[in-house]
Amino acid sequence: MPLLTDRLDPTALAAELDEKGFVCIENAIDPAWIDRAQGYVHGLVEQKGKRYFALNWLSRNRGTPPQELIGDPQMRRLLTRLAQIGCPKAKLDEEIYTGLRVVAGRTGDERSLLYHYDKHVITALAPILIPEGPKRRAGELIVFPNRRGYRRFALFNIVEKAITQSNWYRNRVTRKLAAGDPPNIKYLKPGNLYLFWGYRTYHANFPVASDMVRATMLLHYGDPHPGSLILKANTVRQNRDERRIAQEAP
Ligand SMILES: O=C(O)CCC(=O)C(=O)O
Ligand SMILES: [Fe+2]
Repeated sequence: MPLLTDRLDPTALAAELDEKGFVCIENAIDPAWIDRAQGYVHGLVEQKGKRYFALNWLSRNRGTPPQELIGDPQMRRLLTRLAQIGCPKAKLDEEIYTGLRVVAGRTGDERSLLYHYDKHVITALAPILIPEGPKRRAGELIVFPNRRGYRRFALFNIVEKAITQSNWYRNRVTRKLAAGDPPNIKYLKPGNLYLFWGYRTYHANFPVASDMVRATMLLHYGDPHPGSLILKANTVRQNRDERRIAQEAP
């Protein structure tokens, strides 16, 4: 099992998430899994070239490292409890929504500093390959935790996202980011598992210098707006775009 700790207490973690907004569980993941996942990513980069791509619905690829992590019963228990505590009315689907996000080469620049709120209650992030620097060119995660609550109406959520995910708003946030090492810049380490309330946390990544590869596994769970057809259509469109990018010739 890739998750090493059986002492994770969802109630305590949820309280920490409410209070601090970002939680790191150190050495939560088996080093052997990290090795396998790194090999898996290198294989994909060889096939697809050094560029940006994201693969979704990884739980369907049996026997792969991403599927192992998603299939870990402890992981499901943890995400289920956190999603229930974070937003009791959220819908818990059969399948955990996942993404393997690889940023490499020049095309990664267009995918950086795209601040957003996730669609799901809880986001768990397992770093696989993290470049060591240079600072602000190594894909570091930037988080502004717990900036909003659950919106009762999906439409409000859509309008809010249209504003906060506009170029104008995003550029303003980037310009206002403090110099040096402010606490909202996170330096991630493979082996650790990171948690944040995805729906409530405004977040993005710095670009990745073009000769490096950065890879993260993202797990998202608990849908606060299960009835919204507009949001559903949007997800379908985004997944289609990601699939097209992932399938492009290297
Ligand atoms: O790769 C990361 O550090 C975060 C990516 C992210 O925010 C997402 O895929 O929703
Ligand atoms: Fe995200």
